Amino acid sequence: LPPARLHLNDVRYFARHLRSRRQNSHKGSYGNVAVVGGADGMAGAPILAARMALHAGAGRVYALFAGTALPYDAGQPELMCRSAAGYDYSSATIVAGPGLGASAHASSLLAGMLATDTPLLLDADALNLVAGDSALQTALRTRPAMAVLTPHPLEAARLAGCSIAEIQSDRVHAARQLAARFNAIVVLKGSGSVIASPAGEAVINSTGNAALATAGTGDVLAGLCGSLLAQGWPQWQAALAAVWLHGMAADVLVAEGGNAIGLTASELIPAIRAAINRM
Ligand code: NPW
Ligand code: AMP
Ligand code: MG
Repeated sequence: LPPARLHLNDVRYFARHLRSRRQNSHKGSYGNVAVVGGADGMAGAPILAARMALHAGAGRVYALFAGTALPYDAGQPELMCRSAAGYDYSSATIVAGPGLGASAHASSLLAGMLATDTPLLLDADALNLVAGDSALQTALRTRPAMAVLTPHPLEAARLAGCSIAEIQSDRVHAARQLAARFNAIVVLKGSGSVIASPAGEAVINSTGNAALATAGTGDVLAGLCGSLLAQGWPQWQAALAAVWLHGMAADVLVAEGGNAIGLTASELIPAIRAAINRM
C-alpha cells in the first residue's frame, strides 16, 4: 500500500465539487436521498440523517422505516416518511442503517438495497448486519457502484472480527484493511476520523472535537455524506467533505458557545448547512 497519510486540513482538496445552485435548476437537479432505518423505538436516527440530507442540499429526501410504526416528522414536513417495505430505490441514493435494527426484516431490506446499482452508504446497523452475514458481504463487495461505509470503532471491530482495542491500535491500517476487503470507501469514525479507499489511500481528518461524542451525531454524518453523493459527488470526495464539514461545524459551535458540553446532534444540522454555504 502507498505510504501517504494526508491530514485533511485544506478544503481545496474537495471544494471544487461544490457547485452553486444554477438559476434554472429544480429539485430534480439535486438528487433524491432515501434514508432506510427506523426500527420501532429508533425513529430518531433516520430522521436526523434525513433532515441533514435535506439541509445539505438534496432535492428530495425520503425517510423509510423498517418498523411497524410509521412516524411523521412534524418538525420537518418536507421529509417524505414511508414504510421501507416495497420501496423502489432506482432513482435514489441510499443511506442505510440509522436505527435499522437487526431483525430478519432489516436483513432482507438490506439485501434488496445491496442488489441495486445506485449510490449507497452503509452506517450503524447496516454494518452490523453485514458483519454477521457472508451473503451480504459478497453482495457488498461485488456491487457495481462502490459503497461508502461509516463505522465507529465498535462497528469496525464487528466488521473485521476483532476487538475495539485492535482497531484503535492502528486506525489507518484498520480503515485500509476494511476498504480493501469490502471494496468500499471506509470512514473509521472517532477522534481523527480516517477516510480510506480500496486502493490504499488514507486521510486523517483534522476537524471535530469531543462535543460530537453524543447520540445521533453519526446519523447526521451519514445523512450529510448521502446528500453529497445524491448531488453527484464522487464517493471519495463526498466522504472527505462530509467528515470535514461535520467536524468543522462542531468546532464552530464550540467556539461560539465557549465549551463542548451538551451539544446535540440536531444543532449540528443548521451549523453544517452554514459551513457548506461558507465553503
Ligand atoms: P464501549 O462502550 O467503549 O465499549 P453500538 P450505537 C463503541 C442508533 N441510534 N471510540 C463504544 O463501546 C444507531 O443508528 C439511534 C471507541 C460504544 O458504547 C444504531 O442503529 C438514535 N469506542 C443503533 O442506535 C440515536 C467507540 O461503540 C459503542 C467509539 C446503535 O448504535 C443514537 C456503541 O455502539 C444512535 O445513533 C469511539 N469513538 N464510538 C435515535 N435517536 O434513534 C463508539 N464506540 O452498541 O453499536 O450502539 O452506536 O448507539
Ligand atoms: P456515532 O458513534 O455513529 O454516533 O458517530 C459519532 C460521530 O461523532 C462520528 O462522526 C465521530 O467521528 C464523531 N466523534 C465522536 N467523538 C468524537 C471526538 N472525541 N472527537 C471528534 N469526533 C468525534
Ligand atoms: Mg452511529
